[in-house]
This record gives sequence, structure tokens and C-alpha cells, in this order.
Amino acid sequence: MGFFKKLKEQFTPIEVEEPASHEEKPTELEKDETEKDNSIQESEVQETSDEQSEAPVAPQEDEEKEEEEKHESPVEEDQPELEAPETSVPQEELEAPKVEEQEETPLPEPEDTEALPEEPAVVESKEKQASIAEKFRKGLAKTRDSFSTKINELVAKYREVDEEFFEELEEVLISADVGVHAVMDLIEELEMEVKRRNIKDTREVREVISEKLVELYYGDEEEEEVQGLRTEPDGLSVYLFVGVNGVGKTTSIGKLAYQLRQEGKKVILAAGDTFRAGAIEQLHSWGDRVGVDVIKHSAGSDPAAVVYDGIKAAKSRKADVLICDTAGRLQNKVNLMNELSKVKKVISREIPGAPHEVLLTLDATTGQNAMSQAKTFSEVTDVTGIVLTKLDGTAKGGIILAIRKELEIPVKLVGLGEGVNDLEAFDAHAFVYGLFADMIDEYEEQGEEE
Ligand SMILES: Nc1nc2c(ncn2[C@@H]2O[C@H](COP(=O)(O)OP(=O)(O)OP(=O)(O)O)[C@@H](O)[C@H]2O)c(=O)[nH]1
Ligand SMILES: [Mg+2]
Repeated sequence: MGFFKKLKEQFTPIEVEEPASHEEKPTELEKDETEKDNSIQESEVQETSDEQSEAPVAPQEDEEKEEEEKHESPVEEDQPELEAPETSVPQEELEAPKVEEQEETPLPEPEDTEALPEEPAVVESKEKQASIAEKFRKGLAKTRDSFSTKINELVAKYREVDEEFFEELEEVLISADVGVHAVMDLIEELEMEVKRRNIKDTREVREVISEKLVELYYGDEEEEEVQGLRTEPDGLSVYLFVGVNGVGKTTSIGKLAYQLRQEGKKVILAAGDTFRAGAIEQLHSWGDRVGVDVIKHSAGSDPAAVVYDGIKAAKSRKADVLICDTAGRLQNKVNLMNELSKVKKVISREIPGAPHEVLLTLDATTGQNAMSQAKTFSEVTDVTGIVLTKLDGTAKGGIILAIRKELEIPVKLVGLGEGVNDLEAFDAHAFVYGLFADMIDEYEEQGEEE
């Protein structure tokens, strides 16, 4: 079976024959999810406010001396949007009336809302796949438009596969930020495959590119090994978000907390960014919005102490997941980078094996700069995964492959928009489907005509 067909089948909800169905089904599902989302929100707001007042506030005595250093090294210059943290909460979400309705309507636990009772399990899982694919398709629209246009131009220009075709293809891939090493590997693989299958027509190469992109991403590793967040079975999982300012750490934490809540997990957030004005409030408003507790201290206090209290609270409330926010820091600010090591040390000391993930958040729109951030952060702390945000805002989504190939750190989550639902576990198949969706549809139609 051709790879396009395989992707199409994987990401089409029920009927493979109906090319339009994957656009409509997920929308309905999304609608369901929105209703579901509201119910979760409403049912949990009460608990949040109650529990917040009990939040432990005692900082750890031995960890206060670095505070002055922090104040001397502001994390500022290059990210203007941070001065207005409220703007990061999309307006329509803020307008949702949460507090008024919560008392009258006792709502089911999120586990119950997960089920779509009329549908058999298989259909449900297909629907889920389709909904994920649709998000990738939407979020990658800019990259796809630019990439598909260029590839199709190339295919029209060179009808037959030859050396010049590959040379120009190389340029197209590099212009999508795929990264030189990854492009070289890919072209080499493509050349071999084209020869092996005796492909002459450049139109057929498109499908091979999609297949090789997936292979390139996973390399020798099993898909399960590089995908998904590491968790502590039957215990507390701790995720630490790090990254320079403005990349989308706090927003991604909010979205992740929301997703985990939907899965029925008890989540606690620790407001470890005590540095930037408004950062604590920003996380707190996410907590309110998605219905999870936020452990916080006052602005300027020691982030390691906040995280310590977060751990205490997570343990005593039997939470499944603790997510720690941290201040955005420039790679070259030594004090802030040291502070990060200290936060991490506190976590590992309190919970052996934690943090389960140190998630370096990178802004896809910053291209090669993101790569240099990743290199520097990896030197200071063991980054275990990447959260790649704002893929919806760039035409250069190929950066994912560069990150994977050149840094050898898996992309665990991707930000595909500003909404609470726009964070997805990275899946190379869905990603490639998002990139090639137009070609896949077109290919199917052609196949049917023949
Ligand atoms: N379009 C789009 N915008 C995003 C995405 N993720 C985050 N943003 C936006 O990026 C901006 C910055 O996000 P924050 O979450 O405040 O970034 P941060 O890394 O926490 O910043 P600091 O707290 O200053 O270090 C906000 O306006 C977010 O809405 C995404 O996937 N897509
Ligand atoms: Mg933040």
C-alpha cells in the first residue's frame, strides 16, 4: 500500500472512500469536546478556589540567598509580548461564565465525559486520530502552503527524476528549516529509494518524500520510545518547563494541564516564575480556567521554594502530575541558569527519579535561534524533551526534523495555535499528514479517476 493511502486511512474517521469526511467529523467531535471542556471547568473551579486558600506557603529556609542576584538580572529585552501577560489568554476563553453555574450543576468526573456512548471503541479511536490529524492539518497550514506549492512547482518543472531535481528539492527542504544534516540524509535516502523502486516520474517522488520524512524522524528508535511524556506509574509525575522568555512555556503548561484533567488526572501547577511581573497571575488564571490548583508565593521569592511547596502539596493531595513553570531566561544569564539547576535539584531530592521530563520550550518561529537555545540549555540541564510552540505561526515547520536530527532530543509536544485545545503530543505520522494533506487528497482523487 502506498504511503499516502496509509496516512489517509490512519487519519480518516470512518469511511476511507469519502475524501471530505475527515474535515467534518472532527469538527463535530470538537464541538462535543467544547461542551465537555466547559463541564470540567465548571465542576472544578470550586475545588480550585477552596484548595488554593490552603496552599502551603512556608518556603524552605536554606534557599533564599540567590534572590538578590535574580533581581539584578532582568529577563527582558527581546520579548515585548511578555509585558502584557493577559493577552496570552484568548478572549473567548475568558468570557466563559465559570463561577455562576458551578454550584447548581454537579457534573460528572472527566473519565465519564471521555466516552462517546453510542460509538464502538474502534470508531472512537479512529475519530480521535482524525481529530488529531485535523489539528495538525490546521496548525501546519502555513508550512503546508509554502511546502506544497514549492514541491508541486518542482514536480511540474522536472517531470523526470534527475540530479537537478534532487538539487532543487534540497533547496526547498532547507528553506523549510529542515536543517542541513537532516536534508542531506533525506536526499540520500530518497535517491536510493527512487533507484530501488525504479521511479521515473517526479510526481511519485512526493509520496516517497513523505514516507522518508517519517522514517528520518524516528530513525532507529521505536515510535513509543520517543513519543509521549514519561510518567510515574501509580505515583506523582513531575514536569519542569524551561526556556527563554516568550516562547510559550506558561501557555503550554495551561494547555497540558487541561489535557491531563480531561484524562482524569489530578494536576497541580507550581508558579516557579517569580521573576517576571504578572507571571504568577498569568499561571493562576490558567489554573482557574482549566480547573487545577496553583501553588504560588509572592513575586520575587525563591522559585526553588515554590517548587518545594508544589511537591509537598502534590504529595499531600495525591496529585498525579505536578507541572512547574519557570522564569524565561536568556541562555547567557548565568544566575538564572544556576537557579534552574537548583530548582531541578530540589525536585530530584524530594522525589527520586523526578523530574520525569525537563521540557525545553522552543518557539518554532525563531528558526535556527531555537537550535542554539536548545544547545545551551542542554549544557546546563538535562533536557529530556522539546515543546515546540507556534507551529501555526511559521511556514518553516521543518524545524522539527532539524531538532530531532541535530539535537537528538525528541519533540514531545507541539503548539498548533493559541486555544486551550491546541497542544498535541507530537506524532511524526500526523505531522507528515499535516504537511502533505492536500497532495494526499489530490492523489486519492486521481487514483479514483483512473
Ligand atoms: N499562535 C500561537 N501562539 C502561542 C502558542 N503557544 C504560545 N503562544 C503565545 O505566545 C505568547 C507567549 O506565551 P507565554 O506562555 O506567556 O510564554 P512564556 O514562555 O511563559 O514567557 P515568559 O513567562 O516570559 O518566560 C502568548 O501570547 C501565547 O498565547 C502556539 O502554539 N501558537
Ligand atoms: Mg511564562
